Amino acid sequence: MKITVLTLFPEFFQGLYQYSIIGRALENKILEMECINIRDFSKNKHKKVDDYSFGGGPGMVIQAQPIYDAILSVKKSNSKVYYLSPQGKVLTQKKLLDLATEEHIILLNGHYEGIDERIVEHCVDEEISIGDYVLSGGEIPTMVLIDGITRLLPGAISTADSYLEESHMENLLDHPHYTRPRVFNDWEVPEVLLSGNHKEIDQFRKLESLKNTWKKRPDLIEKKELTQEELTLLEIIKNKEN
Ligand code: 9D3
Repeated sequence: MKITVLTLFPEFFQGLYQYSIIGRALENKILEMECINIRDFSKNKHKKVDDYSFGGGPGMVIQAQPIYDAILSVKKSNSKVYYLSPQGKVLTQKKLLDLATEEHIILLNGHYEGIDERIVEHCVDEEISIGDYVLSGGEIPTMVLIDGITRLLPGAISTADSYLEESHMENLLDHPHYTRPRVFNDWEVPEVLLSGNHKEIDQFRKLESLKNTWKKRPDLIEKKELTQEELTLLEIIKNKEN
């Protein structure tokens, strides 16, 4: 897959090229990434790309022309254009799975009060938000998207790791994890994890996973279709609580 970022802050993305799974995916040619400066497409002698809002009001708006030319310079027939915007649909794991199947995605980043609406209307396939809180631009949301997509690309992480994928998709939180030493500051690792009994370990983890979700994210339990086994475990958890 190829990802093109259109931004006024291309340097901001430099760290990504070395970062963990993204760095490896780039090296292995599973992912191709380019960051393009919208300012390079300014026709203004001072390289200006923004102007005051028609109708008045605070804040500057990025003009249509430099964004339009930047999009045209990279867009192919197999490209999709996404605008990172507080007005977009909130990103989910399901959406990441869809995005990971695209051949070329163009991630357009706004800043200031945003971009000229005519670009959204005529050039953008979809608007994406990462949640209901206010950030200062689309750059950090874009990094969130790139990270979330990359780890889903075939070959980006080992198949063993990718089984972990099921957890958030199945709307359950992870079980707790422990590593050596067995005792730290008098704090012991749950005995069952040291038993070597894999059936019991699986059961323990399933129970902890349900318990975690019920305590910390009850909204996820509501959404999930529970198996008979899970329903039984959940009843046990709820009864112990009282
Ligand atoms: C209500 C007037 N503005 C707030 C001062 C609206 C506004 C404009 C631009 C709010 C945020 C931004 C910049 N944010 C993004 O570009 C953005 C974003 C976000 O702020 N939250 C969650 N996801 C995203 S994706 C892009």
